[in-house]
Amino acid sequence: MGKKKVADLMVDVLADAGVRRIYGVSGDSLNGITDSIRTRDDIQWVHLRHEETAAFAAGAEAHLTGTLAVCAGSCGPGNLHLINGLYDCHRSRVPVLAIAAQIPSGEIGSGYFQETHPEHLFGQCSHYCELVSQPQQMPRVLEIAMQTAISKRGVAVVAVPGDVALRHAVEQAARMRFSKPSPRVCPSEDELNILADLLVRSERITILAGAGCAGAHAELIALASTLQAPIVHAMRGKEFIEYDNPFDVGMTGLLGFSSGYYAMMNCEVLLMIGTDFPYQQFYPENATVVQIDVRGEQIGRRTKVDFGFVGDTRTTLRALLPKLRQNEYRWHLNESVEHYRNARKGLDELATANAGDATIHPQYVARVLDRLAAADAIFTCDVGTPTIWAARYLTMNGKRRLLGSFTHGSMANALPQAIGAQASHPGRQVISMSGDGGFSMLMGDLLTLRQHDLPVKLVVFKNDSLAFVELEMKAAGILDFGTSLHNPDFTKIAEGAGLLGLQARTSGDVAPMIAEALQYDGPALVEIPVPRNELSMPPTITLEQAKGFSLFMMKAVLSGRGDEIVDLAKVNLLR
Ligand SMILES: Cc1cc2nc3c(=O)[nH]c(=O)nc-3n(C[C@H](O)[C@H](O)[C@H](O)COP(=O)(O)OP(=O)(O)OC[C@H]3O[C@@H](n4cnc5c(N)ncnc54)[C@H](O)[C@@H]3O)c2cc1C
Ligand SMILES: Cc1ncc(C[n+]2csc(CCOP(=O)(O)OP(=O)(O)O)c2C)c(N)n1
Ligand SMILES: [Mg+2]
Repeated sequence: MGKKKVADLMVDVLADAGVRRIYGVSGDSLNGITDSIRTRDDIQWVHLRHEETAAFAAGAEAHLTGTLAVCAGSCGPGNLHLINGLYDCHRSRVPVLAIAAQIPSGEIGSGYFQETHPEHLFGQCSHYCELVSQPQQMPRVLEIAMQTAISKRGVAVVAVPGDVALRHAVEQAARMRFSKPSPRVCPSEDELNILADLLVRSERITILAGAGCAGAHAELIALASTLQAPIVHAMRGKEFIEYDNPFDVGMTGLLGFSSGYYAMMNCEVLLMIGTDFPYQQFYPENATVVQIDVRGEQIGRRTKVDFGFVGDTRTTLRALLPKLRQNEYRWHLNESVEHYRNARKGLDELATANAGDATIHPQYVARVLDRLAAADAIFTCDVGTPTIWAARYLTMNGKRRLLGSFTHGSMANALPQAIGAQASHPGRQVISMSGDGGFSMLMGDLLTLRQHDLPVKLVVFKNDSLAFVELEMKAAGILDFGTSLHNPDFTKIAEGAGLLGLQARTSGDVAPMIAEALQYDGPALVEIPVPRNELSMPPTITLEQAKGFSLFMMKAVLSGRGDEIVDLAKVNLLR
């Protein structure tokens, strides 16, 4: 056996740390890495059609496992394509390492073919981003990158010129062992007493809980019970909070439930736990706001905070609970839960269908998916209206998972995330709720499903438009423009790519076709035509939005688009 190369050492270090696959697209400058992977079976090269897919896929794996996932791109355009997916990973705080191959080291700074500067490009979407220019730097730089991604949770980038990767390594093995950090962070005794004091004195308390409550379900429920507090969740917290939760009053925000909005606006104390819910206008103005977050820098970002505490949810709630007394005031909770029941009923009524209906409502599709999917299914949903249907109609149960591009808000996330989910969880059912716009944006990676035998199930909500943007245009009082999609028959594309392709024509087709796709032993795509104007109204319409809405109607009439109003009315108002 010849001497170990820098690339071999890098792959050794990754494999030793438990990395089992690298998502990417190969290229000359990555030859050292891919050639090293070729010769071993403990780490797989997941060859994709677009590097952006690679970054999203790695992010999905990292989100689901909580451990480091890796993607790679060749020099210049290759790694540049990673960037949008890496932004998503970084903003979602999932540990991802990106290997960005660089042009030959001797050419850097000359404006050489494909030259970019990854250490500048990725600076904004990473905690660590360094260029390796000497074999002596390995494995130290790689290990610092990995350690940073894991402990700070986010992206780290190592840029390696192809020639450096092919040089002989100086060190021969990993220097470090990586463990998943799980430090307990708790506010001080004095702080806990201040918090307990405030909560014991208050009657109408609402909890706004987010993804930072993962792993603290029992403590959160115990807290809500003691405080008789309704729990509103932010979107990224849905998968961890909504299930087995008698205090659940839904989500708030533009896509939320009126009950979530109501519970937040009618409280005396808002207790934010592990959430970075971004929309200022949905926070109450007069409540006392308490925020608990493991990252001090998160406190007070979204609304004024009267009391901020740095602590992890589980440790903090465990320390806090013995200091509390049972709140005897139950009206706030009862009212909020009642409101939720009504809101839920209203939304459920939109999710029904008659078998022969030619109009298939997306709410119904999501409800059917929810009913037929496995108890431990992994769902991904595209940014756009699929996010709405997922938020409102998927039921979480502690085993199911839900991924989206919730913080970065990038289109085309669902298929790539489904690829990462399926590659890292071969036995699980993985379902992508794709928009026709989002799906077609990174559609090349449909081919990956057959190439890697990933039995992902794609449900394409075909509304022939960028419907979410149209909705925003309407709310802003402008006419929609640039939002139409001339779509192909996606089932034919799917069949051409070796998938099972099914196309629903009536509501009656939806359940059997989804069932068939879910049972099919391989990747499948179900195309479902849904109305373009299916509205998703915010829980309260602000004056601005109300004005915008009527303005849209007027403009539409003035421009002779009365048919659009009729369409809108038919779909929404008369249901
Ligand atoms: C089209 C679209 C529409 C959307 N509409 C809505 C909407 O209507 N409503 C909505 O809620 N969201 C909506 N979102 C999502 C929204 O943008 C945010 O991503 C989401 O609200 C944030 O959820 P979160 O607070 O649970 O998670 P994050 O933003 O990830 O915040 C988690 C917080 O928990 C902290 N944390 C992590 N671990 C711990 C721990 N162990 N202990 C304590 N703290 C911890 C983190 O530091 C962070 O501050 C939408 C997204 C899209 C794409
Ligand atoms: C990469 C990217 N480009 C543009 C946008 C703006 N945008 C948000 S949602 C959306 C429409 C999504 O369309 P589609 O996937 O068809 O879903 P729909 O809302 O129609 O169901 C667009 C263009 C974005 N979020 N991300
Ligand atoms: Mg669409």
